[in-house]
Amino acid sequence: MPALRTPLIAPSILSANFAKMGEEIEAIDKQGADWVHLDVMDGHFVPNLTFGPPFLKSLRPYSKLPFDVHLMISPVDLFIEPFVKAGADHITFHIEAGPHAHRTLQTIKSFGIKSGIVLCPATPPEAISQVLDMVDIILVMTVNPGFGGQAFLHSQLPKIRKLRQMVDATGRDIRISVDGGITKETAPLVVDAGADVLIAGTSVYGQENYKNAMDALRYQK
Ligand code: S6P
Ligand code: MG
Repeated sequence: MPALRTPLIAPSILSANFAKMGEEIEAIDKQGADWVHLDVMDGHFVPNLTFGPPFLKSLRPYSKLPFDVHLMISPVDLFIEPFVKAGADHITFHIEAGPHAHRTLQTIKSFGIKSGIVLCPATPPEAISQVLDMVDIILVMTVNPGFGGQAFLHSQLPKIRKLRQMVDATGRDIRISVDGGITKETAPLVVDAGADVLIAGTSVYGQENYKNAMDALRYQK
C-alpha cells in the first residue's frame, strides 16, 4: 500500500483557552502547527457565537503562521475587508451562506489573499464546480458547523474523494481541508480520501501535549 501524503495541521482555536489565547497560539506555532484555524460564528448561520475582527487583530502579533479564517456567517461580503485588515491570510466561507459565491470569491481575491469555499455535510461536491477556478482552498465539513467536539461523519468520505478528482482534473494547486471530528483514527481516512489539510480543535487543544497531538495527526500509520 502506498504511503499516505503528509497533511498540514491547522489547530482550531475554538478548543483553546480563550482567556490565554495569545499564549495558546504561540504554543502551537512553536510546536509545529502549519496554519492557525479561526472559527467565526454569527449566531444566525450557525447556532453559536464566537468573535470578530478586533479579536483576530489582537492575536496577530503572536504568530506569523497563516491565519485561516473560517467564516460561518451570513451575509459574508460586508465582513471580508475587516477580516483582511485584521490579519486574515485565508478566508473561507460557506457556499450555503448566500446566492453570490462568485462575487464573494471575487471580493476575497481582490485583497490578494487565499480564497476558500466550505461545504456543509448536506451539500454535494458539484455545488462548487462552477467556481473551482477561483478557489485556493476547499474546506469539507465532517460535522455540522457550530460546535467543537462532535463526532466525525463518515458519510463525507466519498465527497472528499470526488473533490480530490475534481481538483486533480483542474491541474491547479488547490488545498482540500477537512474540519470536524478529526482524530488520530479519522485522520488517515480523510488523507486516504484526498485531504491535505487537517483542522483539529479537540484533538490538539484538548490534549496535554500539543506537539505530540499534532504529530499523531500528521504522521499517518
Ligand atoms: C464545527 C466547528 C469547526 C471547528 C471546530 C472543530 O462546528 O465549527 O469549524 O473548526 O473547532 O472542532 P473539533 O473538536 O471537531 O476538532
Ligand atoms: Mg472551522
